[in-house]
Amino acid sequence: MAINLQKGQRENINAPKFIVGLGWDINNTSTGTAFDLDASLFLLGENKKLVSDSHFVFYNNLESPDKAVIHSGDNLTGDGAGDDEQIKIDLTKIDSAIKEITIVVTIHDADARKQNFGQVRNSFIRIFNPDTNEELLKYELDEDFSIETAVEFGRIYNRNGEWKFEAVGSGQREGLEKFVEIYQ
Ligand SMILES: [Ca+2]
Ligand SMILES: [Ca+2]
Repeated sequence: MAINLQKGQRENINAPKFIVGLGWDINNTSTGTAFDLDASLFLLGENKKLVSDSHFVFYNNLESPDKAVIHSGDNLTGDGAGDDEQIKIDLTKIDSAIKEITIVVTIHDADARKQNFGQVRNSFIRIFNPDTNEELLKYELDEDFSIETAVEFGRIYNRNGEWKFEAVGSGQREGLEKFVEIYQ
């Protein structure tokens, strides 16, 4: 059963391996343009900035240099059931320079396509333990963030050698470029 954390709530991470899953379905009643949701991760150092450009893991860069974060690849339509994009995180492999991982989901070209989460069918983002299938957190994007085009989902951060997860749940009417601006 999913524990639906309140915004800002913190949880200890009790397993080193996690998967971030993003899912959505094709909307037959839409204008005919596909919805392309993207899950992206920013691997940040002590200064809350990307350790390097290759520490931005997204559809054009599927692996972090230490291979601790691996993206399954860009899904353009959401066709099919379950997670349409997945990112595997293995905290045992992570470079010690990384102190925080910020997870965001955005709609590609939302501006030009005039799209928002409220128009997407069955969209969600979740984080779960692949060994037990236990969900730590799940947001239903189409219900919780109907007018937004971006959600800062949560962050995994290190304090005194311990990894924790914080639910952020901050919806914004921005694109992925805005997050790159903030973290670069
Ligand atoms: Ca789907
Ligand atoms: Ca995508």
